[in-house]
Amino acid sequence: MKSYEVNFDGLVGPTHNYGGLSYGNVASQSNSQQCSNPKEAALQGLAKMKALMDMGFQQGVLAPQERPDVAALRRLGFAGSDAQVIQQAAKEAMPLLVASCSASSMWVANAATVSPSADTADGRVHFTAANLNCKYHRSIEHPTTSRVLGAMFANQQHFAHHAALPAVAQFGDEGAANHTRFCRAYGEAGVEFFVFGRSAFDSRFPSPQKYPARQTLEASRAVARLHGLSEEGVVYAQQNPAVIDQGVFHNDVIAVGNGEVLFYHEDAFLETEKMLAELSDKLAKVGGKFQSVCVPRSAVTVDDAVRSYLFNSQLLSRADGSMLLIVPEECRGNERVWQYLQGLTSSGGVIREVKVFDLKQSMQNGGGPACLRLRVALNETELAAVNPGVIMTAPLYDSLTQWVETHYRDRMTENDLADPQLLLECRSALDELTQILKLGSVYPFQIN
Ligand code: SUG
Repeated sequence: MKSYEVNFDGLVGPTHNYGGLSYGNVASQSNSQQCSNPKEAALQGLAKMKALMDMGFQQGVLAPQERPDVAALRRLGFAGSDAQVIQQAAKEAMPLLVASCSASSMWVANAATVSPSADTADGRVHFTAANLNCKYHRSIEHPTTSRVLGAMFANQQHFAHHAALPAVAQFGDEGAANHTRFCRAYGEAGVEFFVFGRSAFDSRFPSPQKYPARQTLEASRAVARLHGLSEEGVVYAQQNPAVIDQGVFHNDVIAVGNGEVLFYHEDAFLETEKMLAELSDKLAKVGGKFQSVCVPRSAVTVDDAVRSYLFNSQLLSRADGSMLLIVPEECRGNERVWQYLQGLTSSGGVIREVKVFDLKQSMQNGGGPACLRLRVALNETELAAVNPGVIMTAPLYDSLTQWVETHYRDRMTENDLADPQLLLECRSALDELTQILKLGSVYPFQIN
C-alpha cells in the first residue's frame, strides 16, 4: 500500500502580532512590540502550502485558534461582557491581554506529537496534544488543538487522540518540535527519535543555565507509552544545554530528520556518537540504512543557525530518493549558511536541492518552515479517512486566500489588540473558516 508524509501547515490567525512573549526565543524577544502584518503572514504561509502541493507533496491545513481568548481572561478574573473583559485587561494587565491574543498556534510543529500506525501497538495513528506549559500564551492552546485535530482525524478506527500531559513543568511537552521519525518508507515501522532538554526527576542530566529547557525526558517517555511504541522503536537523546542557552529553544532549531536522514549541527546533542550508533542499529533492525549529515561549527556557528533557521527547514523526500530542503529567506541572507548550502547540494550527497521561501512575518517570532508544519505519515487508507476539507487543493487555496484578503488586517500593534471590534472580526472570520474546512464547531464561541 502507498504511504505518504502529509504536511499539515498552521494557517496564521488574524491576530498575528509581536508580543515578545517567548523568553529564550531570540527572534520573539528582539522583535517585541514591532508592528506586524497578519494578512501578509497568512499569505506567506499559504504560498508555501501551495508551492509544496504544486511540487507534488501531500499538503493539509490546520486551523488557527480563537483569539483574543476571552475565556482565558475570564479564568484570570476579568469579568463583564466580552468587550469589558478585553478593555479591563488592556487597562490593568496589558501583558495578559497580549498573551491571550497570540496567534502562536500557527506553529503547529508544537501542536502535538504524532506516531504513525506502523509504529504503534494498536496499529492506529496516535496524536498527543502538547501541553506547551513553558509559556502561558501557548499553554492555552491545547484544548482547541485537541478539538481541531479530532475534527480532522475523526475516524476512530484509524486515529487515536490523547489529551495533553499534566500541565506542570515536569511534563513540559512541546510536541513534534522535539520529535523526528526515521524509516525506510513511511508505511513501514520506523524509529521515533525524542529529544529532550532536561530531566525533571533525574538530576544526572544537566540543564541549561540561562534559558528554559521546554521539553522534559519524562514528557517524551509518557508520549511514547501513550502511543504504544516499543523500546526497540524509540531513541531518546538530550539536547546540548549550551545551545539552549544560545537560543535553540527546540530541537527543530538545530536538527531535522526525515526518511533515513538526520541533518544536524555538530553542537546539537550530548553524547552524539552513542546516539548516532543507537539510531543506526535500531533503524537497521527495521530494514533501514541510517545516514547522518553533520554541519560542522567551523562552517556554520550555532549563532548562524539560530539567526538563519537553517535547521528549521523541511527535509522532503523526492520520488528519485534524493531530498529537497525548504529553507527560509534568512538562509540566503547569511553568507556562511548560503555558502554551506551551495556546497551541500553540489557534493553529490542525499540533499540535492534547496528552495527558499519568504516567511518573514513568522520568522520574526521564531517560526520557520518546519515550525509551521505538523507531519503526519499516513497510508492510503488512512489518508482517505482524513476529513477531506483540510487537504490542500487549488480551489481550497483560492478560497483561503480570498478568506484572508477579506478578513485580515494588514497591521497590528498592541493598541489594536485592545479593540473589542477585533474579537468580533476574528469570530466571524473563524466561523466562515470552519465552514470552508468542514470542521464543524471547534471554537469556544461556537460551542458555549
Ligand atoms: O513557542 N513563538 C513560538 C515559536 C515556535 C516555533 N516552533 C518551533 N520551533 N517548532 C514559541 O516560542 C512568540 C510569540 C510572541 O512573542 O508574540 C512565540 O510564541
